[in-house]
This record gives sequence, C-alpha cells and structure tokens, in this order.
Amino acid sequence: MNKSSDWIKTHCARMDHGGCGILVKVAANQIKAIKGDPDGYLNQGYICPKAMAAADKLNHPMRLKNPVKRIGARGQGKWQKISWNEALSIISENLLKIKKEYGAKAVAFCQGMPKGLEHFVLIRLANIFGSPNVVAVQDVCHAPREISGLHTCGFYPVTDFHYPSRVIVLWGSNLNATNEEGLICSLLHKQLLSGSDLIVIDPQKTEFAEKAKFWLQLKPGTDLALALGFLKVIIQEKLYDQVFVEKFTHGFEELTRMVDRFSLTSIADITGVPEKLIQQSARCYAAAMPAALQWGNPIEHTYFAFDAARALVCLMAICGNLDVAGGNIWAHEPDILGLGQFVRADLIPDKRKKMIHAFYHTIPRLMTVPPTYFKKAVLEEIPYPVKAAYMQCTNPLLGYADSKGTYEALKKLNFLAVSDIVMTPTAALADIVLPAATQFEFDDIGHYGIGHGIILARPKVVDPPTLCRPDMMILNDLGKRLTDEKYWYQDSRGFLEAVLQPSGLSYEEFVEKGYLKGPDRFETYKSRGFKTPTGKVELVLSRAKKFNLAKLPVLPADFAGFDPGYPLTLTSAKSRLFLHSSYRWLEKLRKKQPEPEVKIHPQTAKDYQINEGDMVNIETRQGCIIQRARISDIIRPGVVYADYGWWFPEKSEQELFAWQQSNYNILTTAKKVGREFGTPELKGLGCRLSPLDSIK
Ligand SMILES: Nc1nc2c(c(=O)[nH]1)N[C@H]1C(S)=C(S)[C@@H](COP(=O)(O)OP(=O)(O)OC[C@H]3O[C@@H](n4cnc5c(=O)[nH]c(N)nc54)[C@H](O)[C@@H]3O)O[C@H]1N2
Ligand SMILES: Nc1nc2c(c(=O)[nH]1)N[C@H]1C(S)=C(S)[C@@H](COP(=O)(O)OP(=O)(O)OC[C@H]3O[C@@H](n4cnc5c(=O)[nH]c(N)nc54)[C@H](O)[C@@H]3O)O[C@H]1N2
Ligand code: SF4
Ligand SMILES: [Mo]
Repeated sequence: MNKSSDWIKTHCARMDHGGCGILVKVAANQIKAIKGDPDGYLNQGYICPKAMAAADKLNHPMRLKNPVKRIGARGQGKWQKISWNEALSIISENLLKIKKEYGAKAVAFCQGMPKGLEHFVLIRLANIFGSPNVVAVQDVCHAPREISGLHTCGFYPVTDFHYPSRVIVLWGSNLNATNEEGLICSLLHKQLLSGSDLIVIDPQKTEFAEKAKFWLQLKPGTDLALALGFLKVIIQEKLYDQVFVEKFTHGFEELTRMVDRFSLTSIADITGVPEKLIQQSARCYAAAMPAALQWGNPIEHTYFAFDAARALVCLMAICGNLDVAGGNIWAHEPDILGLGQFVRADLIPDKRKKMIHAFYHTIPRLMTVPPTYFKKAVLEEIPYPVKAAYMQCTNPLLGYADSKGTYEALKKLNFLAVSDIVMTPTAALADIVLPAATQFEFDDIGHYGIGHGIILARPKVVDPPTLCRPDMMILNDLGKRLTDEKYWYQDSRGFLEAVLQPSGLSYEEFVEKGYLKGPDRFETYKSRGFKTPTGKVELVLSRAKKFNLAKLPVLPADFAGFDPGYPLTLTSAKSRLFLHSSYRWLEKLRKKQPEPEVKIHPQTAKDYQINEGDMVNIETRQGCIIQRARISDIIRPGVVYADYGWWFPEKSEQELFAWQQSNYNILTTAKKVGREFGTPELKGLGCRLSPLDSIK
C-alpha cells in the first residue's frame, strides 16, 4: 500500500469509469474518510459526490455476503445460502452441460460498463471456454466512437486535456456530471480558466452551456445533421486546413459534393439550431489551432451512430485537429501486455465468423455482442440458440433497451449466474447469485484497454466481508473448473503481474508509481501516414464496399420522422449522483435525489396540464413509466428529459424492486437498431405526457 502519512493512496473506481487519485483513511479495516489526491494525474485533487459515498457500499445492509442458489420460481425471492465450492460447481456443471448439448457458443458471458481488469478476465474465460459471445453494452457506449475512429483514421481519437486547446467543444458530453472515461472535469475547468473558448452542443443548459461562447441547443437525436452542418460551413467557406486535407485525407472531393447536396437551412430545421449559430460555431472551431472535441454518449444513442461518429472524425480531420497536442489524440499505451495476449484471442481465431452478430453483418472490429442480438439469440434462437449466461457488473433489466424483452430473455435462459454486490432486479432472476468484492477490497488495475494510454493503480485498502470475492478471483476459479487449468493462475494476482510484466514492474512497484502512461507522441502521421488502407484519413472509406458500410456520412431521408401520436421528443442525461442503475441504495446519494424526475419545459407543462411536482405518465409507442415532474426552462419546449436507471431497492424483491415503474428502457425499443453496431435509439424518441393525478 502506498501511504502518505496515515492516508492511503489509491484510485477511485466502480462509481463510474474511475480515474481520480484519492486518499483514503483507514482504521480497523474501516474507511474513515476519503479525499481527492492533489497529485492525481487526471483530477489534481478533484473528487465528486459519488466518491464521497463510495465507502458506504462496503458495510451496507443491502450488500450480498454469501453465495446463494434459487430454491423457488425465478424471481420469487427464495434463496438458499451455499458454499463457494457448491456455487462454482453448480455454475460449471450447468455451463459444461450446455456446452456439450449446444456448443460453447450457447453460453454468453455478459459484462456491463467495464469496471477494472475483471472485464478482460471475463473475455479470457469466454475465449478459453470456446464461446465467441461476450455480450457488452458497447453498442451504446464507446464502440461507435472508437471503431468508427479506427476505420476512419486508424485510431480512437480521444480528447487531450493535458495540453492547452484554443477551443474546446463539448458535443453531447457533460463532464461535470459524468467525467467519462476518466476525462475528469477539473482539467477542463483549468483549461477554461486559462482562456480556452467553449462550444457546447447540448439540448439542456448545463453549467458548461452557461460558460460557453456558443451554446447550440439542438433537438435531441439530431447530432448527425448538426455535424454535417459544421462540415458544410467549413468546406464551403474554405476554413479547413488545406495542407492537411491535401496531403493526408482521402475523398475530400466526394465529401465536398456530399455537403453541396443539402442546405444549411434544412440543417437548421432538423436540429432547431439557427443557421447563424451553426456558422459562428463552425468558424470558431475551424479557426482555432488546436481545438479539442469532447464527444459523448448521445452521438451513439441513435440509429445513426456510425455516420454521426464518422462525421465528427471527418470534422476533426479537416480542421487539422487529429493527432495534435491539445486536439483529439492517439493515446499511446505504456509498455504493458497487449489486450489480445491477455484475453488469449489466439485460442479462438474464427471468433469473427462465429459471434452472434456476425449474422447481422455488423462492422468489422466489433468484438462484443450487442445486447439486442444476444436477446434475439435467446428468445428466437437467431442465428442459433443461446441457453445460458454468466453476468458480472451489469444490470441488464435496467440498462438494455426494451426492458420487457430483456425480462423475457432472462426468464427463458436455462441457466443464469450473476455476480453483483447487491441483489438487483437482474440478479433476482438468476439461478445462482455470487457476492462480489468491490472497490477498496482488492488490488486492481484501472483504465486497462480503454484507449486513453494510461493505467492506474488501485490497491486495496480494506479486506472484503469474509465470503465476498473479487470477480477476477471468481473467474480464475471458474476457469479452472471449466477449462484446462494451465490457462489460470494459482492466485488471481497473476493477472495483475501479467499486465505489468513488459514494464518490468511488480504490482507493488506500480502502486508506488501510481500510474503508468504511454509516451506523448503527436503528428506521427507526418512520417508514417495514418493506419488505414490508403495511409490517409478516410473521409470516404476505401473498404466501404467490402464491409458493406456507407462510404460517407450522409443526411438520412427519414431524419425528421415525426409521429403525431407522440409529438414530444424524449431524451435523458446521466445523473451526477448515480452510475446507471447503480447505488440508488446508498442513503447519502439517495437523500440528494430521492425520486426519478422528468424535466418539462413550462410551455409543454401548460399544454399537457402538468404542474411542478406532479407524478407524470411518460409514454412512447413501446411503453409507459412514471416520474416526478420538474418544470424547467433549461430545456426547449417540446423536449422531455426523463431520468434513466431507476429501480427501487427499498421495494420488495418479489416485485423485482418495481423495475418497470420508472425505468427509461421500458420506453425504448429493440425492434429497430443501427446496422453497424446494433445500436438502439435511446435519445430523440417520440413521446407524450399525461398527469397521474392520483399520486402526489
Ligand atoms: N436508456 C439508456 N440506456 C442506457 C444508457 C443510457 O444513457 N440510456 N447508457 C448505456 C451505457 S453508456 C452503459 S455503459 C450501460 C451500463 O449498463 P450496466 O453497466 O449494466 O449498468 P449498471 O446499472 O451500473 O449495473 C452495474 C452493476 O454492477 C454492480 N457492481 C458494482 N460494483 C461491482 C463489482 O465490483 N463487481 C460486480 N460483480 N458487480 C458490481 C452494480 O451493483 C450494478 O448492479 O447502460 C447503457 N444503457
Ligand atoms: N455520474 C455518472 N457518471 C458517469 C455515468 C453515470 O451513469 N453517472 N456513466 C458513465 C458511462 S458508462 C458513460 S458511457 C459516460 C457517458 O457520459 P456522457 O457522454 O456525458 O453521457 P450522457 O449524460 O448520456 O450525455 C451527456 C450530455 O448529453 C446531453 N444530451 C442528451 N441528449 C442529447 C442529444 O440528442 N444530443 C446531444 N448533443 N446531447 C444530448 C445531455 O443533456 C448531457 O448533458 O459517463 C460515465 N460517467
Ligand atoms: S469523478 Fe469518478 S473517479 Fe472521480 S471521484 Fe467521482 S466517481 Fe470517482
Ligand atoms: Mo457507458
């Protein structure tokens, strides 16, 4: 452990992607205090309310403390405590039985937002077991940005806050609330204090929008159109980086012809952003060298995720902001074990052809199964049956689009094992539930494999409850029972040492350092070109035909699809206080927001006869939920902001903690998804409202 006086240094984790260096005070195996570490590379002392509540997880009465097996019907809430040996035996017997009967691919390994090294150990287990089906939420979380980047410019362009930027664009990203992927807002605030201009593209007036030079309050779901509008202004006014475009891009003429095909007026109509504001912001972005574009989740929450992400990479490229300090960079990894080696990708060379989603001709390099296709395999056995699932760090009943379909799929599985730290609506439907150890209770490595060129030391600071085990350890033990022992370690610490081995550091030495960062290398394209087939940024994809992809992002014909029965536009933003569906059971956080809330513009509230504080029905063609009305003019008329991720841990397990009542994904559908990533529509949905008079 790395101690500075009696404070132990570690990194915050599992309350979001993690990233902040923190100092933790411990006495008698209890955490007494947590504060931000001023030396934290990504946060410089910053800490958020989630982290201040993080220690309350450990001894919470909701905490699972024993492996259990189901003894009643699924979801009946009847469990029997069993030993770890029995739990692991039941899981391995069931998974091996299904493997024998239907093949290894009939077993899915499911993970939510990656929390630490456990994600990669799970992939390793799937690979060694022989199943190509690791199901993850990446269809709506980073895959569209990352993989569209790889196809377009050969790397995942991440925002660089460590070098100054003249202009910063927050495109559907609110770092004050989400600090996503370790882009901690304190570094952004520092840049703003030192004079960077800010452009914010967000349907609600966030704190950043208030500070922005330009705030573009677009209609939810129209990001692709707005990005094309930016491209049009910059190309038509010749504001792009002419030398870069000429030397380092492929297909600029075609891109130019494409933007000639629509008018800026049509973009203003679709997005609701005045033409003049689009022009001013595009000019501001193009004139600044360098400018950093921080892009968020909303880009990947529509059917057009691929085109929207592509349009933004094209924008970064033609303005000369790719691979430059203070722009959008290729973050080089430190000297650590490559992901492919860690997960033993070599053992399953034909994975691409065998994964469930190969059937749907998704984009090459998408290596996790989109949840929608996983559910189809369970429910309709398309393209083949999936009969069992092992889930860790995930609550699909809340997180996957179309919650009712998810419920049916979970119920239909022959066997379901879930590892979590508390009983959740999803775990309540399982056959076996395992009590996981969590942040602070075991040694871990953070940020491995997320493309930001840094790994963080997360040494343990307290012991877990006697029977709680880290996921890495559970998987290591399961691996030994399910596959050849030779692939596994005597002790799961072996995974930590394996990752660090090329660096020459032991885990203890790594902890002393705190983090390992790859070298800062910029403008490498000048000597080596871009890692694409043409060696240039592919504004037009040279392999579009081969991969059945759109060669250019274009304005879709059905963008403004308006459903008169559901005339309002629904969207959401993640809560600063909670992580997805997690931690509604932590009193410190729940006290700050006891209920799910829906933001409604005063005009819309008037039209629908809704008053402040009313309970409101929120309805889409897919379903209906209720949330508490908050009348607010930080959004535009006709737009509705509902809270996402709500279930009620205080309600009974037999009713699955009222998982349907206020759950945003009851409102979303999996009937239509974007082809490249299998992305459902989570933002920009047609909806309507009505007051629920009986409850006040
Ligand atoms: N409508 C809509 N849907 C969305 C999104 C949206 O914005 N809108 N966002 C999407 C995105 S970006 C993502 S990443 C996904 C998130 O989907 P998930 O990652 O499934 O989200 P959570 O609901 O946070 O579930 C995580 C679970 O892990 C448990 N947990 C915490 N720590 C540990 C641990 O150490 N070990 C184990 N085994 N379990 C642990 C928590 O208790 C919780 O039950 O949801 C996606 N779904
Ligand atoms: N507190 C907290 N932090 C988190 C998470 C969490 O659940 N809670 N989740 C983590 C995860 S897994 C992820 S992927 C990241 C995501 O982090 P972000 O990308 O920041 O995610 P969101 O909150 O979904 O959306 C960000 C902003 O987009 C705006 N928005 C809504 N609809 C639209 C739209 O159609 N277009 C545009 N341009 N903007 C829109 C919202 O008002 C919000 O301000 O956060 C991570 N950090
Ligand atoms: S922003 Fe994230 S990493 Fe930082 S303190 Fe909060 S929860 Fe932890
Ligand atoms: Mo995410």
